[in-house]
Amino acid sequence: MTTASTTHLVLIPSYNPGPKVYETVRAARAQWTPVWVVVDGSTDTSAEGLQAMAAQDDGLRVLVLPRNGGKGAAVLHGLDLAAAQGFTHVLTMDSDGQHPAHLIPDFMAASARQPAAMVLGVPVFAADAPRLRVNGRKVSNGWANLETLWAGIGDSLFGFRVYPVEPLRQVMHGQRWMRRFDFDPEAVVRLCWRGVKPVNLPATVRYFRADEGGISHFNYLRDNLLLTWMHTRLFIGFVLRLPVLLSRRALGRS
Ligand SMILES: Nc1nc2c(ncn2[C@@H]2O[C@H](COP(=O)(O)OP(=O)(O)O)[C@@H](O)[C@H]2O)c(=O)[nH]1
Ligand SMILES: [Mg+2]
Repeated sequence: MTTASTTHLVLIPSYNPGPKVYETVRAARAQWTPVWVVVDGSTDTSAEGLQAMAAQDDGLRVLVLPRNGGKGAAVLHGLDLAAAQGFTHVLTMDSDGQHPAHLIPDFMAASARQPAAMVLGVPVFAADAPRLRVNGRKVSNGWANLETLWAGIGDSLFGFRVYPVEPLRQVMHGQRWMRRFDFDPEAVVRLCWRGVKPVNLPATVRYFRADEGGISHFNYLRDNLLLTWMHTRLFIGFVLRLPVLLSRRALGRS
């Protein structure tokens, strides 16, 4: 049994995740206390299933949102409650079993060593990962690195990360975007702009076939359009901040 952290929390946003969600939550609970799941207007039976698990487990809390608001909106809901309860850091992970729960203690320890930083998972893909997704990542990573003048973002999209709560809340409450799949990349870029340094750690990622319970809500057309618009607004923000970013970089070198 793990001792309960009062500063670091595991936060799992979840939308119609399929049966993998139960083993995912169990795997997270085996590594950490507390774990919170935000059920984001799911229409499968996972809200009831997870609430039944939480009824037997003090270290698990299930927050249920009535309507689907998107991954970023669900994370923000959890962040606000976490802040109200005095948590300073959250580790976000996916609800569908793709992320390595066994690495939670290592990521939390890295965050405890450098509390002002964000700890980013850098995906280590197996050979069966879809080429289209692996290559799409390179495009998003190229943009994110340009937008931050190569501040050290190892991966812009991977959602297995530890964030400092306050700067992330400020970034998200400051604007209406970042509520869906545009959450992960925009969070790292905007946090970099605020001076939150990335710490990169490798993390294995798994892709399950449909017959193994693999489910993705990523829609190539809809979400690539969303990500294109996201990098457009980040690029505009980058151009406006260029003098600040360049002078910060010059100061860092001298
Ligand atoms: N709260 C919430 N979480 C979502 C939503 N869509 C995706 N997620 C979360 O984001 C993770 C990644 O989404 P997924 O559909 O698996 O995309 P992929 O892994 O990139 O193919 C999921 O495992 C969920 O935890 C959503 O609409 N609401
Ligand atoms: Mg997934």
